[in-house]
Amino acid sequence: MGTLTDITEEIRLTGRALGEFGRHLFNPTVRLGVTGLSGAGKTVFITALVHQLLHGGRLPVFEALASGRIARARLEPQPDDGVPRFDYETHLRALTEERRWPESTSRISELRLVIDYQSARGKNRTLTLDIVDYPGEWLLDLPLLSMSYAQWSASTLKLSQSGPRAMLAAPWHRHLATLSPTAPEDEQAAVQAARLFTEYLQACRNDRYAMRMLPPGRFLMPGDLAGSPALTFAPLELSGAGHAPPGSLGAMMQRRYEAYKDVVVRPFYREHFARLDRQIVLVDALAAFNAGPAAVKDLEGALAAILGSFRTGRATFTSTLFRPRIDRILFAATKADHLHHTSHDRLERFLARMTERAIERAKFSGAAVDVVALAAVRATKEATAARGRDKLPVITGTPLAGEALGEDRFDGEAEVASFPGDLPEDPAVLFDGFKGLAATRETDYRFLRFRPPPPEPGRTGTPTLPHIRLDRALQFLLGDRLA
Ligand SMILES: Nc1nc2c(ncn2[C@@H]2O[C@H](COP(=O)(O)OP(=O)(O)OP(=O)(O)O)[C@@H](O)[C@H]2O)c(=O)[nH]1
Ligand SMILES: [Mg+2]
Repeated sequence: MGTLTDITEEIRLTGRALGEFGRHLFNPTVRLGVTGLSGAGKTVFITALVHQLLHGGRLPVFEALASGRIARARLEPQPDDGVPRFDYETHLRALTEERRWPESTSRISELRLVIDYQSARGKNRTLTLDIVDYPGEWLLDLPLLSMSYAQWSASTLKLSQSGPRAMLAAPWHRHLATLSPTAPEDEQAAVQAARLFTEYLQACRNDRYAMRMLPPGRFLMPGDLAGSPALTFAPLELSGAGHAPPGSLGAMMQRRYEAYKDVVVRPFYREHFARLDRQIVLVDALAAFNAGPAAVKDLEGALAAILGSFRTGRATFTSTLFRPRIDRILFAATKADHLHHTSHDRLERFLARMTERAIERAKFSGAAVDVVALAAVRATKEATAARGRDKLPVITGTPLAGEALGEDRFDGEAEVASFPGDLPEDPAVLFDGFKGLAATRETDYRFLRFRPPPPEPGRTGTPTLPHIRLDRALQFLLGDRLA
């Protein structure tokens, strides 16, 4: 912080906060950030949350609804005219009618839900909930805002030399060795470097390695900007090269890196992130358990980098006025339906351990924090299977077509019982000391992907989606605003 753009940025944010504060006095609004890396479960979570609220699903821990104080919830036109609407209807149809998961998200979208309720004192009130969905890759761009090109190059290179990444980065590293930052700028060299660097990022993302720390996000999800100069750069070996002179390859890369931040990252931060008042941070730990300890450490690093860019603190009159802040954060381990319930506490402890520092910081600034293991949509059931004389807790569900376990390949129709592995009592074991796909075929955990469940008939005739602890999440995120 401190440069002229940052100061102008602060003033701009403050100005808007003032305007929104005035409107919110008369029309209480919660802007909920559903945050998470790609594949964490944001789109599914939003769809399930909206569905449960619109149709009054089974949510015993969500007090306002369980006690009958919510009269009704309805969708209304969203506040931002320039942002596409979250396609709730299509996502819901995919889940309930076709029993398939929504597609991975490629652009930002927004939805507004208005809740008519009776306050605990019996007054009729409304609460407006604005929710934004976006591609998870973009999240990794936020830490770039506080990094120069030289810092980003150095840290990206260092990371690419460790663990399974070193092997995946080899073709890019070979090309990099032929480049000199002080050589004259060269478009073809930049194009080639950006292409090889992007291929390295894509290889890291493969299920087998499940790496998550992969900025810049648009390299993996370019949208309209594919091929533009702002996306045609890559790290360079700068150590000892001194300052890159004007007209050099180094200067060109640096300029484009800064353009990326201006064109892509700052607008996303300003238009979306800086306006949130509550956050749920979704984390898919199971993909990392499948891949191995290197993926767990990588996920931890990615989360630490992202959570560093949150502004937290209790919302007071002045803080809302001068700086929007997040006053509640829920860390949620998603897809808990892949584990037997006896492991849910352990999954929560693991996530708490993983986000330890962010939790400390948020609490210190006065924000309320909680950790939960949930499934927005519960795709499995629990059962016990006999193995010899032992009874083994298993989960049953329909694996997605193409999923495989050992020699078995699933067709997307057959239901199976599987034992994915119990999580250990001590979360430390999950950071080191277990076997994953990246290193061996004999892995300690194997979480299959299941199809969404067949819908259950609901009270009102609308089918309901089973879930795990979605009500606890709602109570924490909205309970006090519906009191
Ligand atoms: N069993 C189960 N699987 C889930 C659940 N939520 C998400 N998934 C799985 O996780 C995948 C990704 O979920 P999404 O909601 O699309 O993830 P996202 O965070 O929106 O990902 P991006 O759009 O790529 O950023 C889905 O296709 C499902 O396979 C859940 O509650 N239970
Ligand atoms: Mg999505």
